[in-house]
Amino acid sequence: MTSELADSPFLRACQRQAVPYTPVWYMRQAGRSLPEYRAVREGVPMLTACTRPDMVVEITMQPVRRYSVDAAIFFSDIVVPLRAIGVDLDIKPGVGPVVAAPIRDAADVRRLRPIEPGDVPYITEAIGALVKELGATPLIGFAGGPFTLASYLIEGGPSKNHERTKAMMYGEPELWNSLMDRLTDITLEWLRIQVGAGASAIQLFDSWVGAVAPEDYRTYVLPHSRRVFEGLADLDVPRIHFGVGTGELLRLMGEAGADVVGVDWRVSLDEAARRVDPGKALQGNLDPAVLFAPWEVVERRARDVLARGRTAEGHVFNLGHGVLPNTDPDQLTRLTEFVHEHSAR
Ligand code: 1CP
Repeated sequence: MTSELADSPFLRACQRQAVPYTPVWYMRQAGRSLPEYRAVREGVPMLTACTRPDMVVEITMQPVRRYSVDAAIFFSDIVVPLRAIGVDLDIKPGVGPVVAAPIRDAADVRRLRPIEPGDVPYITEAIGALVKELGATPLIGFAGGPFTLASYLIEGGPSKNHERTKAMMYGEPELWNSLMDRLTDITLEWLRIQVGAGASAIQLFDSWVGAVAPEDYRTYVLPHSRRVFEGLADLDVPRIHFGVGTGELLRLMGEAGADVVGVDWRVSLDEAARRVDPGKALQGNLDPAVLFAPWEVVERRARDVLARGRTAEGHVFNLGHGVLPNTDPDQLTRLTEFVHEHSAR
């Protein structure tokens, strides 16, 4: 890693070091709302795009060029490693991941084999090219959290209540743990491949784990997520842990071993700072829907997020969840500029 990259505001803030201004990036900044993304993706299925290094590089770079954000997030999807080990799944436009044969029993679990670098040469190639092009801008690698991946595999697609997932978790804990063990191994290796190729931070998106109560999280999820973070400790890159609706889980998610805890918009950052143990930076947490309000409102809300973020040991500005599909990109350009200028004062 060059010293310029190591000194980037994003990596410094993740490590709770002093920064010249608050760094900012946006979950789901690549894709979705950008016209240049829709142009590149025209006629190319999502999972095909994820295996084409030229497209991955271009789409990852688009928000960096347009918004001047302080970090890039690798263009891929949480189900790409599952597809790479042969799970029959697709990403359906307007729906999300859909699994042909959802996991029901131990034989289904045994079919989830470990992932190896040779399964995903396009990932190593795309990240290598990106790191060159990005220079001093960090690249965030990512994976889905074990609970969130398990939910797609068990439900067969997006789910509101995760009822089959919870039925297995509560009713067949041994089967559940064997599934979570395999997903943890896959996730860990998938992240190590990305860091090995040059990603300088990672984020674990356990997006739907907010559906689980704290005591159940502690029993059925935490041991697995902890194993992911512990398995990355020797790589010396900041590890971010994010989920939606996780106000009651923030302390436990920090305990799993992350350096940075991502906070959605339902809990203010000063309250989040009280909930997590010392020694963590926070990331978040402007409500993505605020970007649909007039600019004056966005500015007032962003100012509030920055003020509350100052109570944390380190703060990376972000939205409280991903950029919504109909967001006006100019609002994000303006927001990035505002966060940089306002926090530098
Ligand atoms: O055809 C298309 O354009 C597909 C839309 C799309 C895109 C652009 C999907 C389907 N995934 C992605 C890319 C993606 N997914 C990124 C790229 C980098 C970036 O952030 O800009 C990332 C980080 C993800 C991660 C992801 N995929 C998550 C975790 C983040 C989150 O939003 O909570 C989840 C839950 C998924 C599953 C998924 N993939 C796609 C959709 C629509 C969904 C969600 C479906 C659901 O609601 O359950």
